[in-house]
Amino acid sequence: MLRDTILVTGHKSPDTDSICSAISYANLKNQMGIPAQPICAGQANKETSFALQYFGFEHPEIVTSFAVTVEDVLEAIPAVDAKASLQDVLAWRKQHEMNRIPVVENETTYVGTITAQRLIDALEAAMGGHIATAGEICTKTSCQVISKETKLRDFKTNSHIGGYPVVDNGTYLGIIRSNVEAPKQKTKVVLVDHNEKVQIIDDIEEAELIENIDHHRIGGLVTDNPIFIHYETVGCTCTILANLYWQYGQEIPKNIAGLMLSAIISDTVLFRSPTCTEKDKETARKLATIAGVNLEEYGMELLKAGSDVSDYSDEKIVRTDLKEFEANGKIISIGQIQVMDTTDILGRKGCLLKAMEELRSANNYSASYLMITNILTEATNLIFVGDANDVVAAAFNAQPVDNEVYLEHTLSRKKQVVPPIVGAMKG
Ligand SMILES: [Mn+2]
Repeated sequence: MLRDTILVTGHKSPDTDSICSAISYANLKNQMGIPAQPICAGQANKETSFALQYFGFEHPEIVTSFAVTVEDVLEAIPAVDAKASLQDVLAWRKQHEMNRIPVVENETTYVGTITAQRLIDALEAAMGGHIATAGEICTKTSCQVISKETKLRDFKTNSHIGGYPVVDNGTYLGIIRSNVEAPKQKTKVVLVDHNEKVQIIDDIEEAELIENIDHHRIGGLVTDNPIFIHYETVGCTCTILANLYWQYGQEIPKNIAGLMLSAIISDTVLFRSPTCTEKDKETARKLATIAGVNLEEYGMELLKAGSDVSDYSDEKIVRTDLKEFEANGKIISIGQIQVMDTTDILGRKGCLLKAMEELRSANNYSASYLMITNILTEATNLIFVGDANDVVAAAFNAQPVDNEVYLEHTLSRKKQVVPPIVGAMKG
């Protein structure tokens, strides 16, 4: 993953704010003449997909690692044609100073590689009068090819010597040499709607973090250089972004206004969440006017689109809106699912706990939590697995029954669930 343009991204298991913030902030940069592209860490959920479709946006590109890959640094050297003569093969070898010579048909279809041993054998045979072509002496089995997705650091630590062909699905792409240097210029990345290491797309160390705009707790961000930071205690990152447009004197396009509005509705659960501020409400009203939608009507439509999880598997429910947190040297996960009726989903509690236990042990979390939140009654059933019973009891001053506590007036993970749990973990 190496790009010239600035990449703007939200957190892993992206929610509506993360994806809409990435698109809206990349657009603001573009309007100001700075090339930027929104990306996201995974597939949009139903609610976000509804918003993207409603306002006519494509799904942003999914990126799961910032690691520099073989594809980023390979040399796109044309290979030798299968019909080429031994002279051509020798000339290629000399020009590119490589003892493994890739052979193709139709310019890019990989046929095999001529190894040093095979070349010597062919030259010997030629002296005896038997002249072969490149295609006849190459081998597909005794020379390693490298896949373009291989992380450069893995390729380099694998004690490779010399150069290797890079082949993707049968197509020859170029050569990677073992002495290749990692590029000095890193991809510039803006983080929106998150800052905790465990929530950032993998291998951020191989990119350059240049900006961070967020509304969450600060969770241990460390950078090499000074960066632009804008944190505000509002209910939604898009509230900050909409006000940045206005602060910079930039007009908000109608469809971008719709996206930012969707994010505010989602993060504040249509202003019901205790994280919602006057600034969120005021910003949302202005955005609704620009977008030309009725705030209440569109808001309920959006929340409804996101709350239908009847066709989700247990694994998917458990992973859809999942965040990791670190406290006291332990990592926990807290997921949330927002519905308009909890009957069906609580009926699946046993299966959900099982899926959570699999998730917990696979990721070595000390505990995994799932908030099953009813956005109409504004209450949450918090279910959990792992080392959590005492933490939950202390955090919410309530005795859990069957890995569950019922929390009245609880909509916000960030404000009402993370702080007490993290606090209780720290004892
Ligand atoms: Mn957010």
